[in-house]
Amino acid sequence: MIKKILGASLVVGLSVGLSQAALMEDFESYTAGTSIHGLNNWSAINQTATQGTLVSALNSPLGPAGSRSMRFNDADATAGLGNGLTYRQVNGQLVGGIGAFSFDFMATVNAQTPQVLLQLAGTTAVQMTITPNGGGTGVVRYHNGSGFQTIGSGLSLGTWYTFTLTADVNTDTFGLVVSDGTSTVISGSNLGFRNAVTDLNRIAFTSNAAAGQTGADYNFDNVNVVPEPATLGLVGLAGLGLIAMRRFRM
Ligand SMILES: [Ca+2]
Repeated sequence: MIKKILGASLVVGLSVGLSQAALMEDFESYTAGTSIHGLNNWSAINQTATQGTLVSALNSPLGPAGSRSMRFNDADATAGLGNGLTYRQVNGQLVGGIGAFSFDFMATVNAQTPQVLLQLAGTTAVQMTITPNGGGTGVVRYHNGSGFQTIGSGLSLGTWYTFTLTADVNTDTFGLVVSDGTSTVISGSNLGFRNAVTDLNRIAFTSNAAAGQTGADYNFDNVNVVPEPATLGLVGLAGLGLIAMRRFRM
């Protein structure tokens, strides 16, 4: 009985959340070769002739059928010229409470340090790097506030992976599962945020470029966010209250 009640509560909460603030971006609505800066809450920084984030005519095989993804390409050696594409939730939370954030990722070169950030305004909560140079192939790390820690390794260039993060702003920790579409290849739990936050409202795909570094080149697709609905706590409490009442009567 307890399981049934909690299960029903989760289903109700999830459906409400999806209608409120979910992000589902498969890049299929854009034109290949173009920037999506300024469209649908996406912003690109420092696009030049040799670096940028442009819609690619390459689709992730791990998601829905299509013919588009986003290509991140940094071949500009100008010192201090960061490259990145961010998504900012203008109104309300992106992943409040315990929410799931997922995306497909495929790197074609092992250069610079591609990274994915979850932030509140400019404060970085989750800082995760993928396929860094000099650290072996396909290493995934995160910054826990003290320094970078390795979560796992062994990702291959040219292979698509689905990254799923569950971020909890109550404990300032996240979990990670990386799948190749068939099986889990890297996973971690209770991974600390770099900085404590009360909410999350921004996703960023960037490269961590030192002066003169170039070469980061990766694609990402199917950027999805399922937020923790505000109603889930209330529904959950109602369910627990019902359980308590039943127990009291027994
Ligand atoms: Ca796509």
